[in-house]
Amino acid sequence: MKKRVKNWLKHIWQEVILPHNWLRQLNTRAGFFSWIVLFLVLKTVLAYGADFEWLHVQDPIQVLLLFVNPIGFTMILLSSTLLIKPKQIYYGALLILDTVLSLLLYLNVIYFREFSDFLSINTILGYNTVNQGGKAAGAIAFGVHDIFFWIDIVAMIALIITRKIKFDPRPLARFQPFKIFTIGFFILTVNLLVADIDRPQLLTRQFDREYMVKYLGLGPFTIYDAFNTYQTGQVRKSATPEEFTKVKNYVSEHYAAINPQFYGKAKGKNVIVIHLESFQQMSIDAKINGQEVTPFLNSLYHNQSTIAFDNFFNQVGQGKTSDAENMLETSTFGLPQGSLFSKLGNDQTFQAMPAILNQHGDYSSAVFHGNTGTFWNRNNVYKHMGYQNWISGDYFDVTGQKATTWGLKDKLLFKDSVPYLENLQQPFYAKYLTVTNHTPYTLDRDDRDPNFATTNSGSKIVDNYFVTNHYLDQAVKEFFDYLNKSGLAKNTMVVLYGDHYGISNTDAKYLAPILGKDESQWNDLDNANLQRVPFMIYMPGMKNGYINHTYGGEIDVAPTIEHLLGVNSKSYIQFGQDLLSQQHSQIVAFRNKDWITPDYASLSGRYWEVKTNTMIENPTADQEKMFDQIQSEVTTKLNMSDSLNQKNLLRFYTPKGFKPVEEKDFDYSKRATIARLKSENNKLGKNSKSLFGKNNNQSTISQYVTDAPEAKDQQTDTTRVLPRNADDWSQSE
Ligand code: GP9
Ligand code: MN
Repeated sequence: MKKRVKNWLKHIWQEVILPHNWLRQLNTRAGFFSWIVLFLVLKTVLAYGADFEWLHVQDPIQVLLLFVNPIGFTMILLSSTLLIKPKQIYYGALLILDTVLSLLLYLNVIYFREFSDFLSINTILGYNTVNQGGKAAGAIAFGVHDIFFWIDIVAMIALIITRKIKFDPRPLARFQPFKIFTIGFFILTVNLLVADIDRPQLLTRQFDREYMVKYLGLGPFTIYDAFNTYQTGQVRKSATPEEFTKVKNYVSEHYAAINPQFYGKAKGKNVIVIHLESFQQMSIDAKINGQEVTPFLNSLYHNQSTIAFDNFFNQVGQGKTSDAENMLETSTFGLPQGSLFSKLGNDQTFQAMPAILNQHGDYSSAVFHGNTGTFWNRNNVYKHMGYQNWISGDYFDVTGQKATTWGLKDKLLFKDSVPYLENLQQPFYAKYLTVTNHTPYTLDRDDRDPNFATTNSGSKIVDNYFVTNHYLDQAVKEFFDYLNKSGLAKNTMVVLYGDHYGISNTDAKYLAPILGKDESQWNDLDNANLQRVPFMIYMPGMKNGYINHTYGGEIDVAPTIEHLLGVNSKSYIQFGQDLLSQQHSQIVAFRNKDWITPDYASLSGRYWEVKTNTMIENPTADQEKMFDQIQSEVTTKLNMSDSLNQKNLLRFYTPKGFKPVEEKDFDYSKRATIARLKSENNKLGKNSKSLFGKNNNQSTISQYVTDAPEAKDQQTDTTRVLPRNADDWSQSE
């Protein structure tokens, strides 16, 4: 055995390492093959390092995967050529495949330099014209090392022409191609298994293309994307306008009439939506050690200018934040699996809030968020939704302590957004996606309020959660102070909502004592009850605010807001119902087809009586009938929404007075955004309706007060933002 290993090492040393043998190997079929595989793997690793920023690897397993993931795939793909007997065809096929794979790699490198993203099949095939944003094709950024992506191919061809490499006429031994294929297959399988352990649900949730490339490699990612695109394409191809008619009829039948008491109450006002990351209703009014966790949000909740809801549920699926966003902007559900943003967002037809408000009330629009622009495919989705400005983490200084792994800290996000916010023409529709209150809820000591002592619950997640809740509360308060000082508050409606749970079912029982419950009695209905998230509509000047107990959820927000703004939602295809309508149905559908009403709930196949918190072991015949009826309503609603989205049926329908959104009208580069906002202000001169214009072209930033300790920190060249990996829970302070 020892001798065999020794011989093998000797063989490797002489045949592979020592340069004078290289040419001899290149003159055999197997040698030529091995060199091509080796070069392709090296070039891929070069691209990972020099261009794709090492894909933000975080742990040794990921580093290992980076080096391994090109090997299996390349071996499998190229092994097919080993079956070819005629020498010219064998060498030709190998070189063509080599060129194709190198081209795929290189195109991705160039594309990444411009868009910080990988090529999807749609982009490659040109179905989805990428907005060049005024950048001429000539502006492609070349790098010095680019030569390495091609030099091996050029050298091989040169060696063949000069007959230094001669075609080897001997085909490989009978089992050799199969052996090589099997080794490649084995490597790829191990790669997939390790990836699944390190990052479960990688394929189903599809967070980000970078995740997929990091774990699977560029080739498998492209094939998976092609498969996905093909599947979506098939579903879409088969769709007919008649299917749309079915959906449209369903939606019209379920339209909940306008309540005149509220219709148009906020007409013409700016809208600011504050997305409270992972923030649950149970934190509202909660006291820990006798102290309120979120005193400011509580004061808004009880404010006479606020309509607040205490039975409002999140309805997200695997797309988490992106599902919540989709529901709020479109009043359609996310998908049964994965994120609609990631899966369909490249070419979906949306009739979404920013476009609707722009076309009905000349609203300008912007999203502010501290994470990179590509996460959840937002770079593409927002264009299709008609967002004019997408001010992502790529715009801000996120260096040093200014960010957590998820992006710019909330206090800084609100403050640093001001130069953009004040330049938006009014009325505007602006959305803030906060992110500091995101699992694992770790926060630097300097950001913590020394006067706030959190729980000692037995779960670190729970204890930390209240700390970041408290921070989020302070951040929102600082922003409200600015809105008041700058005068924006007067003509603005602020909508606040929580996107989904922060404490998972696994940790929820630790909340029992805090919520005055018995931990040993904790059940499925308790978990479902925790899916409540805040929903508040704050309108300064309104006097008759109240806490509304209607059961509803995220799907209902768009029509509610539209009606408050005096825009009738009737002609749009929306699955939610105005929460303020007398006809609003109180059946809340969860994405997994479970449901809850004020009286009953159906959770994982069991029924519950909501008010008494008891399971219904033996439903009566009447109850069975009623539950079946509710279930069928829930299932139909979700199916209708899925049919609309998966088949992209909105392309068959343009509501009266609505102009379809064109992706190419939008450019989210920082340079273009700043120039655009400036030129709008200049063009309008005295008629500019931006806060900046109204303030005699003076910035209002000096009116912003924050106690964020990092606000004055100099920019450094370190950053903690590792958004694509950040739900790695081991990532602590
Ligand atoms: C990412 C942030 C969080 O940018 O919005 O997304 P989530 O993990 O909550 O879906
Ligand atoms: Mn979220």
